[in-house]
Amino acid sequence: MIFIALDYSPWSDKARWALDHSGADYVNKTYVSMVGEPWLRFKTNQYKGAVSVPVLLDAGKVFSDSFDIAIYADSKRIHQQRQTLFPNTAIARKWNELSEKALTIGRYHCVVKQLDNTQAQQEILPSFIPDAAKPYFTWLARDGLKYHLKKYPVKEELAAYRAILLKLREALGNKGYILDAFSYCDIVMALALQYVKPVEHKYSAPGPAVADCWTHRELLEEFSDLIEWRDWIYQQHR
Ligand SMILES: N[C@@H](CCC(=O)N[C@@H](CS)C(=O)NCC(=O)O)C(=O)O
Repeated sequence: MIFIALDYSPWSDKARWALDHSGADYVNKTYVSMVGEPWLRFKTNQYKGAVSVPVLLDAGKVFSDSFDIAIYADSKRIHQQRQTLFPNTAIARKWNELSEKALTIGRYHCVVKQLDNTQAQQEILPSFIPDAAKPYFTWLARDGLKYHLKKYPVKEELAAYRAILLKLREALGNKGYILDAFSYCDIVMALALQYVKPVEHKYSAPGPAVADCWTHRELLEEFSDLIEWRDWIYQQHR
């Protein structure tokens, strides 16, 4: 299996988490936005329309959405002693839609902040650019950020993000999980909190300036209980 993903993208990490949970063997290929697009089109045989990552390639099959990758990974579970992440696929799909909506709003706001922050621009540059050269390539990062604003426009405002977080709080109540046990619902909602405050993890904000842009102070103040829950979920299951 070949997993093509962005190291710091919550969408990629949803699928990566499901793959890791399944124990399936895969090779990780780091995607470089814009520059990697022709290669991604070739690999997925998709020459029209927008392409995005994560993508999973396995035995001639192409999965180009995190949800489909996660379901496929779950079906390939090697760790049979681990429970399925999908006891109820329809409910997982609903939570994933909420997560996608929250992340799309969050991404928009953090991209706007990063356009104003040259340190963050350096942090998101691909690793093949040497650190000493990065200050000279912030224009490339800004191009990438503008490309993202155009490619992923936002239709709803922060109030919609907040409403989703309130739903999560209600669903959790006093429990540790959205359903009766750990499931894909928890994964997608843990990642939906990345733009409230990024988690400390290898696959998260690539540096402190980006982490600052991803942090939304007001939402963080209101939803610090959910951030605690998210950190606990990472401790237990990531
Ligand atoms: N619904 C898709 C959304 C994926 C998505 O938004 N990917 C973005 C993550 S920032 C991406 O590929 N960005 C890089 C690019 O478009 O070049 C999924 O869940 O897989």
